[in-house]
Amino acid sequence: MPKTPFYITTAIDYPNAKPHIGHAYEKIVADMIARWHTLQGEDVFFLTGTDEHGQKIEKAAKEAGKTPKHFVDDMSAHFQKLCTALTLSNNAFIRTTDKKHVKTAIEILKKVNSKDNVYFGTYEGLYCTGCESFKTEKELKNGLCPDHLKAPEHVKEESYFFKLSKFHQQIKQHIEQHPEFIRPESKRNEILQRLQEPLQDLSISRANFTWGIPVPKEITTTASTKKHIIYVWFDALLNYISGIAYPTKKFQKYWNNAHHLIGKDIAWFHTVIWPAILLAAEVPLPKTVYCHGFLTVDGQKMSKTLGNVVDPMAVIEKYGTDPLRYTLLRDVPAGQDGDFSEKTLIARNNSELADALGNLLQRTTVLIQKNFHGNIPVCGTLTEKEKSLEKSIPDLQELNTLMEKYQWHHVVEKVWNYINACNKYCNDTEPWKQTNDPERLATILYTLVEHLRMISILTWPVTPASAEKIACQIGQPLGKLKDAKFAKKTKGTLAQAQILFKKIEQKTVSPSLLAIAKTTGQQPTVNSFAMLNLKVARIEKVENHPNADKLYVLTLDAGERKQIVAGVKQFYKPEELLSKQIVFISNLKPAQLRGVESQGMMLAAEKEGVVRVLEAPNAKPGEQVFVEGITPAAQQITIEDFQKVTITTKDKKAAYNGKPLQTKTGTIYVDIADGAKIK
Ligand code: ME8
Repeated sequence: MPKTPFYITTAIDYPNAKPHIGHAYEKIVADMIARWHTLQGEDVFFLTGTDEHGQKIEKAAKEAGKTPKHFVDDMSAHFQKLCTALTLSNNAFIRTTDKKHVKTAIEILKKVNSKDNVYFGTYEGLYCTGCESFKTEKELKNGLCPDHLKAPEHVKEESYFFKLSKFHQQIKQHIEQHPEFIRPESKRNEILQRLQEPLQDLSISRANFTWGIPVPKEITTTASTKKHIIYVWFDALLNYISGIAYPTKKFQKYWNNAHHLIGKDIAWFHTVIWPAILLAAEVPLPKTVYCHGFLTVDGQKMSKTLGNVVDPMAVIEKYGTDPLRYTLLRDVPAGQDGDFSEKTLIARNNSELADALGNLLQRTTVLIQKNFHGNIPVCGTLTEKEKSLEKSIPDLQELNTLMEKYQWHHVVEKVWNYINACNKYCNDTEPWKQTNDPERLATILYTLVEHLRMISILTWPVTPASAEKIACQIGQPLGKLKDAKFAKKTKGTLAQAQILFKKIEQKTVSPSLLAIAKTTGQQPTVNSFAMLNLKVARIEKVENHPNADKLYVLTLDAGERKQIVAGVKQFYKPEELLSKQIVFISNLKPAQLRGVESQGMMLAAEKEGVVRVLEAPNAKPGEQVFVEGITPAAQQITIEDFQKVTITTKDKKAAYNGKPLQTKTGTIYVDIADGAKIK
């Protein structure tokens, strides 16, 4: 019976900056899934691409001094190169600026409109350009978008609306009746929870910038005073059908079994908005939306400001593709957040790739070359040892079930347990000592080669280049999943031996991988503690400012002598300040304040008219003040830069983003109520 075709997509990435390791992760997972289905003999279509319209792109292009089209042409090329470097098996790479996509987007919007699903009105609300979406007050944390740590813009403008609310119950029912529609279960529950609340209609056009697909004239009303473009998410989601040539036969073939792999941050768009658009356009819904977790780097969220954005191309150049693929697939549990660290990659490469897999191939092929002139020997009588090894071949049905449940990391684990069992068999049977018993030697080496043949099949979705090298070295074609069973009659001649994986010297994270996804050269604007270099200082002398009533001139011991001007006269008497160990910004550009030079700024917290200085009573003068995981900047900053950083207080401690400010000897103390702002 012919198998059902299988369609897998990734999210399409914003090319406002170069790709980061999170983009690579999603593509690697999708590739493993695509290859797994190919191994099952299915006709697979794997789509990935770039999401090229919208305000975020227009802004990035402007900052780069390029037209949006020129900019996305350059940037999309980086994502396409990444696909090649990751050895992805994608069948197409869609760009939302492709003519065919634009045509589909217009066609679908017209269709949605023709069924009375679009109306004209006015939108007023908060817009986060980072997310390219409107936000409710409830979604913000301290007034900021939790994903982009920026305050959204207040927008009021005319807009075309999509009647999202009309599809509320239908979508809820679909999710309830199709447990496989949203995976993992935790995401499904979260979305169902959100669907308990009323659904607002969706603004699907923008008129305050121009980089996008124009709203077709069939829809525009005379009430509109402006030219509108289609909202970037409405446009972008349609890539999943334009990428398989909606509404042609190709579309009919793949869409029936469509699976979207996306990150957890964009689940709402894919599980509520996207189905509503499809229902409105009378297109069936995809089978599954699988939401994977986020990658952090050495335990920290990636951000341009922190300078810890890992460039996957740099990792590949340094260590190769398969070690990166293996580490991410093995190390990050499906559906959960995970961490990328160079240290882990090196450790896994050395033990599980070079020592386990590489060595198994090396030992087997060297012994066959030496004892059988490179020809696969004929298998003799199988003993208990061979039969026991056969039992360690992973159960294919079990692996298929795990893949269907999107538990790819367990599949990787099971395959590598099998590789370890093969190595153990090799150690136990000691073929190098069997030269006096040619039949036994032949049987052991045959067994090893036969298992390597199966290993080449089972590792192909994970480490495809190495899998193909293994098949080639043992002179076998790469089989399908059904061929992953022990056969007694495999024949062939080995090819020239090649090293599969090189061992890597253990090092700490190298800055070369932390290539900030720099496209525009602009300075970071995100609220960040990383800009500051804070130090502890002891107040040695307190004097009145000669030209200002409200200011003191403080002499500090900060490991070196410093002088600063401080506006705390109305809150502290000189003797209250003297000998205090305070915190000051040591990388602030010196400034003349009323004719006196200030070489930094003392930090104090303010709430409802009360001002208290930050104190580090147990630290040594000159000690660094830091927040765990953030490296303090070395370059000078201005007072405006400092004003972008939000430090608050909780339980009499100063904190940034919920993490305490500290020195290596203790936390920073401040005698004020919770929620005070540090100034
Ligand atoms: O959201 N770890 O684009 P994008 C893992 N254009 N995955 C991550 C990640 C991280 N640290 N950061 C981002 C968009 N991702 C839209 C999608 S689809 C019609 C439009 C994932 O470039 C993210 O969750 O911000 C998303 O699935 C993909 O990378 C692209 O993110």
